[in-house]
Amino acid sequence: EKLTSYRAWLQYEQIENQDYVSKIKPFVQHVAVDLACDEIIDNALIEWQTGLSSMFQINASIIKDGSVDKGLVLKLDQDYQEDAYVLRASDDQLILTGGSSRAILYGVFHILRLIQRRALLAGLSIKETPKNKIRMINHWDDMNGSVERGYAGKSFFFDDYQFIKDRQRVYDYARLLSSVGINALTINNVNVHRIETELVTDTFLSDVKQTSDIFNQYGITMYLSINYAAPVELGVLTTADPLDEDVIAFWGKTAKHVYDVVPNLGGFLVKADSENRPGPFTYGRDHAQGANMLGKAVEPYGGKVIWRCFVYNNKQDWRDRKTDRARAAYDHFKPLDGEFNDNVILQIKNGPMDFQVREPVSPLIGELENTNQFLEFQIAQEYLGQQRHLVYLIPQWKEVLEFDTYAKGENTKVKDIVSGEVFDNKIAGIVAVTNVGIDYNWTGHTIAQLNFYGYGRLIWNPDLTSEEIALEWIKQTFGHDPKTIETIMKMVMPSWEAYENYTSPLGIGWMVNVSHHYGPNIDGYEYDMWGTYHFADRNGIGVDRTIATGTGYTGQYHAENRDLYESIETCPDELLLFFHHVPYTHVLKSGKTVIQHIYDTHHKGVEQVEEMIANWDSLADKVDERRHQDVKERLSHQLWSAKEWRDTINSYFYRKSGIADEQNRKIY
Ligand code: GCW
Repeated sequence: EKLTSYRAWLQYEQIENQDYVSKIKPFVQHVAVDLACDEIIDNALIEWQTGLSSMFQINASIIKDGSVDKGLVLKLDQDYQEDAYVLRASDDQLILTGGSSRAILYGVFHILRLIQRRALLAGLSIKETPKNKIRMINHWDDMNGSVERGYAGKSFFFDDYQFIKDRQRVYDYARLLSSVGINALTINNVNVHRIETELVTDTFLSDVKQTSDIFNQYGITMYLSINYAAPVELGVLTTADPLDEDVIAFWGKTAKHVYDVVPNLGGFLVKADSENRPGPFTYGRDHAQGANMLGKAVEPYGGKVIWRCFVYNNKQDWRDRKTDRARAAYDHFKPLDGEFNDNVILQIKNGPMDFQVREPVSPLIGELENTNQFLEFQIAQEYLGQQRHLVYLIPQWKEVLEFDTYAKGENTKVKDIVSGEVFDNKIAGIVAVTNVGIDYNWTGHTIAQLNFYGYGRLIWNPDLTSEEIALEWIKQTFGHDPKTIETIMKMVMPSWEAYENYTSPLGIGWMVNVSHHYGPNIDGYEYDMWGTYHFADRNGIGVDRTIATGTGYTGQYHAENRDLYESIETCPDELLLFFHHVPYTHVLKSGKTVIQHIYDTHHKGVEQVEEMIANWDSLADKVDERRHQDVKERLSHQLWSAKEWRDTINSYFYRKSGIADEQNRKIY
């Protein structure tokens, strides 16, 4: 018997409402399979039967090579896009037509989702086409079993430098992924250490194959993160120069062998010349040369190379006020636009720094007109409370996706660029760093499941609202009691804002403890080499990134955004300190001074956590004890931590500025 929390949003609770049951039953008694079965269809049918037997206590009969006049009919239509499907229902027959087996699987999950949400099926007419063709997850799992920036226990792929042989959890994970439309993933960390370098060798290839097979059965393509310096690391060559004949031959041979054993592998993900990882810079080559060499190696097998743009100088001298880390991705990659192989994709983080609570959108997005690109989000809450704090991330991602880059005039939104529509890219999509681990509830914080669920739903359809996504998840995960739904909505909807309120203010970011990134440490990254500064002194705070007097970063945006950010008058409050250095007495658009804003938001943020707790307490008899207790413990820790943030930040800025809080609240 699996724990409630382990089942996440695939609860399939028994339906008590008999009226609803009688309305749905005609559609679910039989399934007619009017297409050729394969592993994916078999899994769709298993899922269907699992869901129905649990929700309706019925054993849906499967009719192959036959028809039904009542029930579900599965059909293929080659004219549909690969992942697209249509659901059409009369009074007692439901026809699911998909562009591929995978689309059928998605359609089955869709119907189960509708039933879990107690929707009616009669008269249904839905066409779904995912906005993004590639919908990917990245794991930062290491083979020693640890997960870099993992907050939900250890890896369920690896332990003790081996693959975990019991792969039940991998199956269960594949179900969760495909239920929200994810169709690609990497299983190992982008920081590829010694042992993981061997994933492309016979030491591990049969395990790679077995794992990849599991994902394939759920329509998911698996990729590997590789070590750019593999030829050196494995002791085969003394160089990894992308133009060296032996290096080219090494990768050609390696790719051939990998694809012999794992023909369905998606390709390689590469973090090169980034945070001390090796890359083409070592050999005086650029990133197009590095990426294309690998691209050509996997090309004969239909493979892809995903190349990360998280390249910056992490040995910066803090005294050097000219270098600006925010500029790095654009400065490195914009000049290479058009030089990449067709099967190479550049993977760009959503912001120019690193997954902070608030950042502008990366100016590189929209600037690559002739290059495939992926947008990268982080579901793991590295800088957002590490899954001990409740933070609903969809509102943040929606702001990114809705951002108008003006790349091709007004209304060139990020969502249309990364989907490949604006520049007509053959390969396009979104990827995110996952937040799951071996914890019994997958995500450490049970409510962090919502970010995992929501990520899949959002990148399938970026036009879903944050509210819609949260409601879907709550109903499937916690049931249909109106008070429970309303209360959890009240907790999650303002949670990103609450976190922003009690942590670093006005877009400045960082101010966390060095290396583990949890809890307040205002000067932690100030006199360091990471390019992460706030420049607070007794008069003011912020980074001048203007063209006029600063690092010139604003010049990387198209004119409309450049001008918006360049001027203190028009720069949005929430990003003010990202773009400008201002006195504490500077008056924001809200009418408050910067210093008073800092005091007020930090008190408000703590109050918002107190409200979350009161809300959750009111659900003590509505949610099962384990989940209730678990979330309760995390919330009380969150409150402690929020107070720590509030008092540290407020005291720091009072001590720096000497300006008192108008409301005279306690300062230490
Ligand atoms: O945010 C930083 C993390 C590193 C991570 C890196 C990256 C995998 O602190 O842990 O390394 O980003 O995205 O490569």
